[in-house]
Amino acid sequence: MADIFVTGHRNPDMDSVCSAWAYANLKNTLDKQNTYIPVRCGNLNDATKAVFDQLSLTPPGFLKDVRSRLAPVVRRGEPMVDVSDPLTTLIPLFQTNPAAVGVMDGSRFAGLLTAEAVNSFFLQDSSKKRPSYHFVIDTIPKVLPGHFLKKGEPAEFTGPIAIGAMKYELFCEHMDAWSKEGVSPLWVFGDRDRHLQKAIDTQVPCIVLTGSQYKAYESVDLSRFKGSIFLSDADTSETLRLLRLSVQVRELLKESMPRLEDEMLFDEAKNMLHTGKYRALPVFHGNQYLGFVSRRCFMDKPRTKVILVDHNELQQSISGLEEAEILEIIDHHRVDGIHTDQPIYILCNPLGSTCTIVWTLYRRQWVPLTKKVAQVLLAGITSDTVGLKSPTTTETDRQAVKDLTEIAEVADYPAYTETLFSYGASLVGKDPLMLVESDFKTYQEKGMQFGIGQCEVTMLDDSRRFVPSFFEALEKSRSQHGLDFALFLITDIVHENSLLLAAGMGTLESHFAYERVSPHLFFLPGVLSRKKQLLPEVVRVLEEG
Ligand SMILES: [Mn+2]
Repeated sequence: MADIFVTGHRNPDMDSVCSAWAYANLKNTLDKQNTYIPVRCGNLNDATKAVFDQLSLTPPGFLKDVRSRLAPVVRRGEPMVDVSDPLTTLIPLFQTNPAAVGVMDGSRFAGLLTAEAVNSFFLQDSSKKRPSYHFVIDTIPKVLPGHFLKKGEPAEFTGPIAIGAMKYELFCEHMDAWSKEGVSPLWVFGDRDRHLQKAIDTQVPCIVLTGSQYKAYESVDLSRFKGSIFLSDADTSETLRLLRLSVQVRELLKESMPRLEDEMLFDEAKNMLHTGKYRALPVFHGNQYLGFVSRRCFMDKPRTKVILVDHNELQQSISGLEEAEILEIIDHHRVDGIHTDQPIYILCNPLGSTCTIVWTLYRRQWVPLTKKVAQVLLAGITSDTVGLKSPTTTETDRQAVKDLTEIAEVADYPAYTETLFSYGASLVGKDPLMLVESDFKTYQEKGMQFGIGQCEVTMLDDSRRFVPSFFEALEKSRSQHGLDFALFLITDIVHENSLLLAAGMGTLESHFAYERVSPHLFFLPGVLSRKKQLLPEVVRVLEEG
């Protein structure tokens, strides 16, 4: 089960968005094993937004890039412990998963314990200072076999572990010295009634008696003692070992560590773990703890799965595609070398729009076309073929439109076309830079990097007064994208001709076969298609100019 993104090109036009939406819908119908998510890698233009609004459909969501994220490698559902659990609960967990164990404080995430944290807790025993432990009286019977003879105050305390095994006089010296210093050890005694009496008189916080067969405590008056006495079933050596392990997990959570977000980049998280001191880090989605990642999680990089529609060139595609796994390409443009590691499904067809190809796939697979799907496909075809008027239009596009207008119940197709184009047709009041970049494609040809933007209008004469501001915007866009030159095609879809603006071409622009109206401005009668008419002319100029 995987998420597979279906995306059109950057600065998506109607065909890109509609074909991504309709193809994802088709794939979700045919393949129940995976989830196909239509996305777009740029802003919706006004006309596309209007089409989806009127159909009450959610348009494909914006996706910034398809670089690998942390989420797929997070170790989820691993066993967790609570801060109040004794250290013994960690032993089986670290035996099966040596990387890390998540720790909760009730329902709140408290921290992540790595094997290093556990090691350093025990390694402190070898330091010169006598180690102290924080004992919680209630935790002792969870670890140590035996029972309380008496449970008193305090409920918890910090101190070293001491054994009363030496001669009585020496023992008393030790105990008095510690009392003076304010140190409260947890005392462990075997069969030592005088020692026990001294500890009772000194009111130490807790006493553990070992060797339960000796009943030394029976000859001692325990009634005045305020602390706790635990009778251990284990011998002294084992009792000491288990007492250390009765310390609560919270005592190991001394250090706060960075928290990772599941949406962060795989490479960024990998770098943090490989260059930092942490061997594992917790991962969150917002405030919710998901699991953790250890260095081992980064051995294989998961790749985002992507289907490309309406384009096949890396530089026109969603950011980070070089890291992703391309599964399919459905397109009607020239093919310009995308490299893949695995064999993939490619369907490139010189039809008027990608939506026409998607229509043929619905028909080929016998997947019923609902009215909504028909409406989306019809908008994409109509937009890309300029209402079947573009020279890119084929017989298949006409068949598709005939079929789709019936399902979509569109009786007057020319009127439908005019309405569709009116949504985005007026240049009045629009930001020139946004308009230039809203449908802008970049190319690399003959060692030149260049871009071509296009917009559709219904009145070209009206457009001429905007030329100076468009030229300024085009030049700005060219330099921002680091391009050698940039072109902008303003297409009058009613009268079927275009104006062309050229920025940064220098003397090359004089080689265009088009009528030059003024420097950097050309009139292109009968030209509607960037792909089929303008791009070949640009390539010719670059070759011959
Ligand atoms: Mn297209």
